[in-house]
Formats: sequence, C-alpha cells, structure tokens
Amino acid sequence: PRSSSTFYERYHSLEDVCFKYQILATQRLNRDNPDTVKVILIGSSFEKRPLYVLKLSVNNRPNKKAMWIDCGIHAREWISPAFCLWFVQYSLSFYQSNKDITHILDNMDVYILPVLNPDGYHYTWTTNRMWRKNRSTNMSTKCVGVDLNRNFDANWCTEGASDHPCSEIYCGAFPESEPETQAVADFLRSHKDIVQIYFSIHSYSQMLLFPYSCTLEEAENHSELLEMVKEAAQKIQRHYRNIYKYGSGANTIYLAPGGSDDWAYKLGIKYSFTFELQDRGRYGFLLPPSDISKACNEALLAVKTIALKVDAK
Ligand code: ING
Ligand code: ZN
Repeated sequence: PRSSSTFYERYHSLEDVCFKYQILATQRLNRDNPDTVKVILIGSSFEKRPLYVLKLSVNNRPNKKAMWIDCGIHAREWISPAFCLWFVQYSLSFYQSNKDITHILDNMDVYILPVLNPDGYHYTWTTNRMWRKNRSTNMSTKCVGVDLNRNFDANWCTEGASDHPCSEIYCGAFPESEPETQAVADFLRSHKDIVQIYFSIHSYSQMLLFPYSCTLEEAENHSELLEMVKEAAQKIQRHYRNIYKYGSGANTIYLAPGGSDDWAYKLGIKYSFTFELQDRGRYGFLLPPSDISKACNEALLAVKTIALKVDAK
C-alpha cells in the first residue's frame, strides 16, 4: 500500500528534493570523518536555481579517484532524480555493511548531481508533465528550451540533433550555450584528473549505453566498455529477471550528437555511460511509484558492477 512506502519510493517536487539534500548533507558515512557528505554549488540554471552536487567521501586518502553521477538532465524522466536520491540513501545506509558499496566508497569519492535541469523538472510538476528540455528563452524565437543532452561539445548539432528552437532535440545556439551544460562541463573539466567514471541517468527503454552516440565509429576502448555493460546487464537479469539492452549509443538507440557521456569521454573520462532505466514503454516516463524501488535497485546493481570493474583495473 502507498501509505507504507518510504520517501525514496515516491516522486518528489524540486523543493522536496533540495530539502532532502540539505538533510542528507548533515549525515556521516564514517564516524571518524565529519566531512563525508558535502554540498557543492557548481552553478545555476537559466531561471537562477542553484545546481548542487553532493560529494560522498569517506576518507582523505591522497590521489583518490572519483565517480560522477548526474540525474534529471531531461525534465520528464522522473525516475532519474529518484535514482540519485536512492543512490545517496543506499550509500549512507549500507556503507560498512554491504561489501560492494563499502569497497567503492573506500576507494573513490562520488559526486552526485540529483537534478541537472531544475527549471525543466519544476515545470513538469507545475505545468507540463511531458516537458524534456530546459526553460531558456531567446529573443530570436518564441519557442522555449534547449535539449541539454544535445548541447555538449561532441559533434555538436550534426545528424540526430536539430537547430530549430521549437524541436524537442534543439541543440542550442552554440555548444555549452546553456548555463546547466556549462556548469557541468566546467566542473568536470576542473576535475578531469580525478573523475574516472561518468554516469548519466535517463529513462526510459532499459539500456546500458556507452560512447559513441555522436558517431557510428567505435570508441578506443569499445570492447572493454562492452564487457562492463554486458556483465551489468547479466547481473540485472539474474537478480531481477529484467532485460536491459547494451552497447554503444549510436548502434543501440540512435545517432545523438552533443550528449554528455560522449563529451565526458572525449574529455578523457574513459569509463562513460548513459543508463536508460525502466520501463520499456508500458508507462514510459509515467513509471508508477510502485516501480521505483525495482528500477533503482537495477540501476544501482549496474553502477556497482561497473565501478568495481573499473576499480579492479
Ligand atoms: N535518451 C537519450 C537522448 O538524449 C542518448 C539517448 C544517450 C543520447 C547518450 C546521447 C547520448 O536522446 C533519452 N531518453 O533521453
Ligand atoms: Zn533523457
């Protein structure tokens, strides 16, 4: 019954997500280290909402690597911000009792951006549930919004994106034209020697994707990336009896230039992924709250599997 569901098994307004983050930031992963959860302001959205990254860090070992996870780049994909919250809650709850998350957090810091597109997310709660883009406006058109996953500088605005402002896949006026894109790109540029793994969480269609999406060419470490998502998909199938497709973006879903994972990969983050969470189309973006826990646990298993494989390299 709905009444017995936890905070994490429901969808939340932007205000509630932000409030929860401030609470989570006061928690400790490790009794000896008071600074294990930090909130970092990395920029602000077009409508001037803050973009907060949560940093999980259990010790101050020098030269520690890091993993990045962003959620909510597309406004209507509500399971995505739900996953970022789920991941933080899981980390805080099971550090030191689950051996996989313990190993991961002992060996890398984790940066989590729960809602990359806060203006769009807010708009889906108040006005149009099916909104995808951000909410930026421009003198030269009456159409609103840029597809932030077409706005990164990776074969920007070639086949698979549109230069028409009214399109759902509008690439923007130029690469990184949007403040949300710029904030993420600036943060990753200044942390590129630390961040080893990049995850971007979307829905729907149940796919574990890696570069490239902007070209049909294979990434330099294609076979290594393929091995990783294959193992993750197999684990999901074994544990949750659910099927995820996997492969490079362009070969598995469609050509899509200007995406964040391709850009991060080209920046030098060689383990770069985009996950498409549940479902396969029955409810689509309107995945019921009762499916949140399974969708998040599947994605969590995939993140853990890949992080452990990268760490073992
Ligand atoms: N899918 C992604 C999109 O932006 C994608 C697919 C993945 C594009 C990786 C580019 C890079 O179209 C959804 N559902 O948004
Ligand atoms: Zn998406």
